[in-house]
Amino acid sequence: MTVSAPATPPHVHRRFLDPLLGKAISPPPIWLMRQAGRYLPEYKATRAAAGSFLDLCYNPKLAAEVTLQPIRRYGFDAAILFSDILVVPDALGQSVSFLEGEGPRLDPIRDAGALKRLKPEAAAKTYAIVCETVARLRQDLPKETALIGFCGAPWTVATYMVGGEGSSDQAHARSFAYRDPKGFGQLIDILVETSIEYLSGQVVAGADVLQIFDSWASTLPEDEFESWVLEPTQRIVATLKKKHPGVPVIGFPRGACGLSETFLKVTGVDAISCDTAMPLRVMRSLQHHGKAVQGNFDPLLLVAGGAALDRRVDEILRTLSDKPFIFNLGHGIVPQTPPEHVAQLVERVRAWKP
Ligand code: 1CP
Repeated sequence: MTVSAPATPPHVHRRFLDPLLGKAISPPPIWLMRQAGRYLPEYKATRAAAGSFLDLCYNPKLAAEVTLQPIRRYGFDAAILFSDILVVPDALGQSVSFLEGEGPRLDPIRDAGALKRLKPEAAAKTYAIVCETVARLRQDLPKETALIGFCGAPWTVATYMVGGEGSSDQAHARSFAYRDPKGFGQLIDILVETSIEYLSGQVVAGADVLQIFDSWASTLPEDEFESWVLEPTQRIVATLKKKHPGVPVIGFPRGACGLSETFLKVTGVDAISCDTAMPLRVMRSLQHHGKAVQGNFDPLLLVAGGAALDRRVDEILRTLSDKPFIFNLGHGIVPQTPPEHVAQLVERVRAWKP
């Protein structure tokens, strides 16, 4: 990837970055996980024109277009690159497809022997395509909108690579890790290295901030959490911080619950994104580490709308907004979300006065 981003002109203020640098702002910045997606009619139209889901991810012009759609509608403080965490196994040569209405399918890697099928040295070609989307976005986004690059955390990506599809208990990956920790560790090592390459490429192409999605962090006991969540994330963050010292990293260890504080301390992330089940008082206590918290509005309350939506927005802001905070959901927007409820949410956050 040779395209590199123009430096941010000194007069441009991307307010999204303030909390990530330890500064509270009011009202806090807002973006939403899965802000591009099937709840938007314009997304569905572009998606239909692109062909398959991966065709869309690998079409820089259309991927940039769907990234921009929610920014045009709602003026979020940050855009997130349109792609998917499973671009990484696809880039490594494990065939990935998305079945309509059923989710992803991969040719599963159930033991260390199957790791031979992966080709980390070939991944750069695929990453370059995604980085082209990032470079386009840096040109096309309003100057004050931050651009978030992302990848899945090694553990979460491994659960799909080993299971071959999404699951609620990640049983195949957990069993592989118990049966053969050394072999499973080799898979994690491959994912650490390739994630660093991928995220670093996104920064060079113009990403201002990075987020690491560990959507299935919740299923591990604490020793395994340390081996497969904390340690690999810490390695990725440490290397990125050396290569790109000014670029903040947000971690999203979904369901980490009682291990969230340890996650924040050990991994070196600049902010932690919290899921819907996290009590606000725990998010408050996490802010005392001088780092930002992000989250945790319930995506289903965004479907419901009405006075309950306003009440919860106010409660979150009352509890968290005087310290570094980014308004977001506790997980991604669901397809049945009425777009006007998203407008209501953004308006409520923007009108906030402490
Ligand atoms: O047909 C479609 O349009 C497919 C729906 C879809 C979309 C819109 C998928 C399939 N991925 C995406 C985009 C996506 N995925 C983004 C884009 C940017 C944005 O947020 O606007 C991002 C950041 C992701 C990340 C992602 N993909 C995660 C981590 C966050 C999370 O939601 O937990 C995970 C676990 C995936 C895997 C994935 N991709 C798609 C689906 C349906 C799934 C989940 C599969 C499962 O049920 O386990």
